[in-house]
Amino acid sequence: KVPWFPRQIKDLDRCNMLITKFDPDMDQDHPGYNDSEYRKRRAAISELAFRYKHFIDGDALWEDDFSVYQQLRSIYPSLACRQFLDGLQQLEKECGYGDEQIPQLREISAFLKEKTGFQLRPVAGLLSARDFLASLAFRVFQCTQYIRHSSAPMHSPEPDCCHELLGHIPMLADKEFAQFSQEIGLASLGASDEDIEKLSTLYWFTVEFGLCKQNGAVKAYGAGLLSSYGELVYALSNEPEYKPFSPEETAVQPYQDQTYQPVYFVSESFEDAKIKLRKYSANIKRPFAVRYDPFTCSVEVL
Ligand code: H2B
Ligand code: FE
Repeated sequence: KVPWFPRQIKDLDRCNMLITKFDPDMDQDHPGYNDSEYRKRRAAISELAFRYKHFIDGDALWEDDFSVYQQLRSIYPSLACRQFLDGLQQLEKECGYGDEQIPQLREISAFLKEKTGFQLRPVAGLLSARDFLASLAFRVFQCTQYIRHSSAPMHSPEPDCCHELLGHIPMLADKEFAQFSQEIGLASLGASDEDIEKLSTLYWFTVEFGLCKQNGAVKAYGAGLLSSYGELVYALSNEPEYKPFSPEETAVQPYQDQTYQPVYFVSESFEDAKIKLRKYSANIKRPFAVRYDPFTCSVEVL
């Protein structure tokens, strides 16, 4: 039996299954676990994300200052890939990125829509892999709005707005990367749990922690790296192990969500990762094919 999957962009209102593993209410190791003020504010922001419906524009809430920005910004030119640097520069020029304010989700969503057709919708926390990947099929990026706990400004166990805005958004402004992201999403629709697990692992080692060669040097394009000063420096030092990116192998590599990755996958080029992943996705067995219709924002099942 084929698992339920969204057919229309408004069906994403039903893709809201949260994983509570790193939730500040559930995880005793979360830096905000003992901070009732923080948890109260998180609950209020979550409420907004849950109430969000596709046709109603959500209210974005950014209250905190963006202290992490300057530090990360200073190491990007030498460690981040070209597509990321291009995207970030445009966001600084057109979208108010900088160390003085956190831009509104609404503005960033409008910016992305113009660049690559991606749009954002607010989400209350870590989503199930299936729901998260399904959204990508519609060029919708599920984006958290809360900020990490102030006791740990350089690390967050769960995605937060620093991770989304600094790690993901600049890459999503790149046309090819946007296409790549949507293709992972389309491959996930109605896939078996086993294939979701593999796609999720591929997503992890590419979109989150991917490295690529550029002009003879290794650069980062993964959002998990680009939003973490410590891991970005570590990943591009000579400490971790590098393996060449190969979807069949990468899809079954165990990964680490508590600390730095012991191994990173390096693509020959950004282009190469895209082609290989596309080939891999095309081989996933499903009793039907899907095609995205951008005019109606819906998935045709063939
Ligand atoms: N949920 C949210 N809110 N943000 C993410 O970046 C995210 C997620 N990533 N759920 C997913 C899981 C990823 O780790 C893969 C697809 O499992
Ligand atoms: Fe992420």
